[in-house]
Amino acid sequence: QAPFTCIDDALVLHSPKSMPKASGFLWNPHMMLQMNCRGYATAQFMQPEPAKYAHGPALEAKTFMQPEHSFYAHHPARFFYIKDEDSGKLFSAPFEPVRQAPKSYRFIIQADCIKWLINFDDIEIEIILNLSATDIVEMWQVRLTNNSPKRRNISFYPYFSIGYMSWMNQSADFDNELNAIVASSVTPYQKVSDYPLQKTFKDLTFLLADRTPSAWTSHQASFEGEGGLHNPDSISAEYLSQDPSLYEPPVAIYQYRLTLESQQTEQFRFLFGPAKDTAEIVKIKQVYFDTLGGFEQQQAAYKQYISGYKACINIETQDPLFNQVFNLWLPRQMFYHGDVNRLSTDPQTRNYLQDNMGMSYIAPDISRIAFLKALSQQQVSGAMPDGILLSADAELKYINQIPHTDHCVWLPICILAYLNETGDISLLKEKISYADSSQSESVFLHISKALNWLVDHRDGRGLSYIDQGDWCDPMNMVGHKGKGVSSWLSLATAYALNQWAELSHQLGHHQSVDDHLTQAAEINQAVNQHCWDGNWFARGITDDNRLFGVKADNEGRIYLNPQSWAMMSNAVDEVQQAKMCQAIDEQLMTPFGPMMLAPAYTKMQTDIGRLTQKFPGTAENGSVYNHASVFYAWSLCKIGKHQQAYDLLMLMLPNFQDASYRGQLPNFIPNYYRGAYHQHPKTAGRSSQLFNTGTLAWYYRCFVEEIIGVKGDLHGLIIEPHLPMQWPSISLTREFRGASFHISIKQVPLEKDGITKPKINLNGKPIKGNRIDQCQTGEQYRVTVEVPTSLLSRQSNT
Ligand code: CEZ
Repeated sequence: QAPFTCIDDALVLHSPKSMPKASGFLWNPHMMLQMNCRGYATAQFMQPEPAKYAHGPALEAKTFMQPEHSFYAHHPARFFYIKDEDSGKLFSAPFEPVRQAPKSYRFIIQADCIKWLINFDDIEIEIILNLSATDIVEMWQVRLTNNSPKRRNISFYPYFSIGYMSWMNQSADFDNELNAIVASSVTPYQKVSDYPLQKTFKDLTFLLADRTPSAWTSHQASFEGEGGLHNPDSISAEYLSQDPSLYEPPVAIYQYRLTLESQQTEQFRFLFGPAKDTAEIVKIKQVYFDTLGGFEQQQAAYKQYISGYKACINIETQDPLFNQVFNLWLPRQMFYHGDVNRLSTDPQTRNYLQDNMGMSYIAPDISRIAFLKALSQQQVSGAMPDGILLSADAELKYINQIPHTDHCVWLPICILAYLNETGDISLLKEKISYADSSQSESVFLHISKALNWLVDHRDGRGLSYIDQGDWCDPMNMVGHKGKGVSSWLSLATAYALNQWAELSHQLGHHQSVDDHLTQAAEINQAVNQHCWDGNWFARGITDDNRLFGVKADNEGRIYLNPQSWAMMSNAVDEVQQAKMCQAIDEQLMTPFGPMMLAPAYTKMQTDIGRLTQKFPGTAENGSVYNHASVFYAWSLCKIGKHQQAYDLLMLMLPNFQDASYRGQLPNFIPNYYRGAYHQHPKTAGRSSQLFNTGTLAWYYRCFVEEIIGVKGDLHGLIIEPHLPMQWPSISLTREFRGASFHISIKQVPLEKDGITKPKINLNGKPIKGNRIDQCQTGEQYRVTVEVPTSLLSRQSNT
């Protein structure tokens, strides 16, 4: 039986045990919260760099969001203990830390909230969690209903962990006036020069309650006593101890003693978050609790915030789960990326550009602003920085201090997708300056400079230098001495040049068309000459002139990216194409999608870099890295293998059969599933649980432009569906440049009318060709499309 169901606008998990790491995530412009089904939470807020208000029990290192996060008893969590005062039975919702099996359990993920409906011993517990749209606040609402025929005496204990806040100064106490436990701390620092910023930090953590508790404690150790977190001493006692914490790890716990008549319901609300001072907490209390209807208003505001985009397609296929994923979860995850830039102040340039390519399909105005921002940070030489600074005081950190050579490539590719979707060629004429020059030039020229930079940064063989990385961050030692080259970047450059040539042709810039096509052809030729290994392309050539990613290698024999991008850049003939696809099928394919490379490395290769130090089958070391898989799907579309592309795209989504195995619900696409399929079959397929990934933009683009095939160009909407055999017919609404197209697409047998080309009717009348030019803002159009089946199968079998 499937561990989850899909109803209306929600995914519902039916047990806390089948997928212990299943989670939902919520965010607003200042914070993010990933909440798992058993009560563990990972939250961060921006001040302006990512910070925490609930910590682990020991000193934490600052890092970016990690995959395959593991949970432990004292992991930051939100628990609700319930003790039956008559029978002494103890339970905790959602599940941790007592782990008593509930009578029924539902973990429900919706766009704007995460809910639980749990029945334990006939006490019905409904928990609803959402965030504020504007403040750094978790909003919790809990309802307890006595579903048994008799009166029940219970104690209800909300438990919010605060953890080890600071080695310099930490404490907590109950504030009677606020009706809140407030923990206070001083963020550790040592440099005097850090003090001015440090003193602005929100170093308080509060748990505001809308009802006065019978008792409370903020003392973690005495709460647990000898019984431990799953059976705390303080819960066996009649009342909590009302202890402050004095340079001891704080926690926020209340006790409410209740008598519930049969069918009686009691409701509680809590607000949890950081604050700079008491005044901020007072303000929160006023808005959310003291104002009549304040809490409900904030809930409604959050609901509105989280749906602050309009997806360009709403689809109806025969598969309700896919419909929900495509219409709700994918655009939502895309919006998250474009909205808050993975909660960083200096997103990696390639991530920023691709995330905004995705925004082109749901909020193109934001993409436009983002592209201009990125271009304003370009050097006059054409070079792009490693990260885009989102505000004046942001700095390039971590990975953005390492020189990568691929950033320019994403400009033409991502901006082209935006132009197709919007037709907004005015963008190309916008004049902007450079990071190192006040000279103002058009976007078109900025992009030409980026392409020239790529063309110039090649070695004598005509291959692109890799420096300390390309798309692949941890491939940091292939070219650190300044000589190593990347076949992938060479091919990506050729693809970008070809793409831009096509656009330049439409715009009438004939000189650049010729230049770009010639340069692309040269690069393709160079890659063929130096990197073709008989059946597939090598991944590159190291500083010491070693070709790697070839059949002579025992580990890292074949990489996916060069093959995909060779198909995109037209570097290969049909014979090569067939050989590459066969090699991918034989060496990289798994039931969860293609691995990014195989076999995974088991030891450091000093001429490749730290990629080879990652555990085999995780991340770039041979996982099913969805960003790379989706490039492959895109390339399959480019060579007309749409059925195969569709099958691959479906493999990226957990489904009813394999969700427990992957350990994740289809409410997001993770950055990877474990690979190393032959080396570590036991863990293959396991989700990274990390929802930061460049996959979405490409995933959505594949469906919009290729599979569903309702794609924009500079002039209008092109109808060119490539429906898979799983979709005999679909209907959809396509929002396009202000108009709505209600489209139904049907596969018809070739015999019918002997048609060989799609038959398209617009408002009941057949159109010539397959482009709809008319498109009036605010208009509704009806489009019917009949696609001859044999045409489809021919395309998919080539
Ligand atoms: O980070 C991603 C990057 O955000 O890795 C991709 C790259 O294209 C994205 O821009 C492939 O390398 O070890 C590392 O530094 C890795 O680079 C990871 O941090 C990786 C993570 O999956 C973060 O999401």
